[in-house]
Amino acid sequence: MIKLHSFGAAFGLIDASPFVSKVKLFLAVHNIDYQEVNDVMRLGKAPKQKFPYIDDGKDIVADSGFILEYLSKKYLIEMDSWLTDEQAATAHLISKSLEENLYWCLVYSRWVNDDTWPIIRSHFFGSMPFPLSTIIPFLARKGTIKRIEGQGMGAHTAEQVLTIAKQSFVSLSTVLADKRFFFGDKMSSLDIIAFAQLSSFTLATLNNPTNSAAREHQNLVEFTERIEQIYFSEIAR
Ligand SMILES: N[C@@H](CCC(=O)N[C@@H](CS)C(=O)NCC(=O)O)C(=O)O
Repeated sequence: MIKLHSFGAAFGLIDASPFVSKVKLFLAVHNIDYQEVNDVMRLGKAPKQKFPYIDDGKDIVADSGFILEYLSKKYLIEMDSWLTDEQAATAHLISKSLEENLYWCLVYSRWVNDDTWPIIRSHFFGSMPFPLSTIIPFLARKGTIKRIEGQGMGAHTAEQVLTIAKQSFVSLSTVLADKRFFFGDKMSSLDIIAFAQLSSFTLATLNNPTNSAAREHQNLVEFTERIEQIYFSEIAR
């Protein structure tokens, strides 16, 4: 059976990572059996030092995009075949905006901002014995901040990052409008990606200005709640 290496459920979300959540939702939508391995202590051993990755016997696939591609080939899934070329291109560009831009606002809101960092620290490192419980989170935060700075988002102030996130929420809310899914009544892989990234703000139990900004858009909240209720009804709210 496929093993999905993940961080595990956290902050009221199906996984701490939106990229793991994307794979979990894809597996759920397509009824694919898998076993989840919550493996945060072995992140350094992951093929790309990131989660998610899957272990499917002789095939090890890292990166959520490549995992969806692998699963689609293996199970003959053509989730987006009904989209027009223009819709498929738009979906690709929105996905990249979510995963390469909005995602970094999420990381910033959790790891840089002092209002949320204590919750992150206690979740991931709270059970470590002293002195690891102080050294490891300090190093992990420093490493993450270095990555955010390398990516570019880290050069901005908290207020500027919030503005960038708000622009994405407004745009997504406008594109979704009163539709059930981004392209109408039928789910596409853009909805999977949008759920994964958006629910990290709208459905997280973390209360901070970025999450509040996302929750101001009722259609985005309802979109994420609806998908969660269909596929992950075991999550109690
Ligand atoms: N492009 C990758 C991104 C995966 C990713 O960034 N995962 C993050 C968690 S959200 C991670 O494992 N970060 C750990 C680290 O960078 O040390 C994908 O789509 O799977």
